[in-house]
Amino acid sequence: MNHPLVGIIMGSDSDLPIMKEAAETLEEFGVSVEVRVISAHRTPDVALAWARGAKGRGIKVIIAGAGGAAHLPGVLAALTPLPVIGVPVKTSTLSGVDSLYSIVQMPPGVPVATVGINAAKNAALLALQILALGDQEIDAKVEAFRQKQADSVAQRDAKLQEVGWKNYAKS
Ligand code: RP5
Repeated sequence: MNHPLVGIIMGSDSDLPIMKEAAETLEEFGVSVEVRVISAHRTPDVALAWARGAKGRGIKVIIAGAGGAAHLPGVLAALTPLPVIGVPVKTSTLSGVDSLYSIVQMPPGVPVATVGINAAKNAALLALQILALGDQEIDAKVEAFRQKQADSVAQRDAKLQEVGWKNYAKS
């Protein structure tokens, strides 16, 4: 694989079970990732240095996941013009609603594209769609993924029509 195009940053290694889904998805599409644990609160100097250097190193999109007082995506977005996708990580105390609210309400001028709670895979797919705008190979893979997904739904609907919804629900 080539040099990393997507930076996947998480506030703690405890976020990795969720954030690894983003890394796995991107690598399945042949896109290299740089995966780091960097905390906006615990290692703010590292967050600043990483974000300032990301564009120059060839990173095109950042996926940032954090839980609780989840300021990491917003802080990274403040430090770089690269698009930042925020993943609110589910918490045991407030079920990730705290994370979601911390990420989604950015001030005008510094956007973070926020996906659903624990939706790291969707974050990766959105990153791929952004990369696809300037990369025909990735674009073709995204189109193929969408087609496969549509075919899968169509097959299930055909089966449902064939057997009827009551039998389908039992199977
Ligand atoms: C956040 O605090 C991290 O993103 C993580 O979701 C949460 C808890 O971190 P740990 O105490 O597990 O390191 O900064």
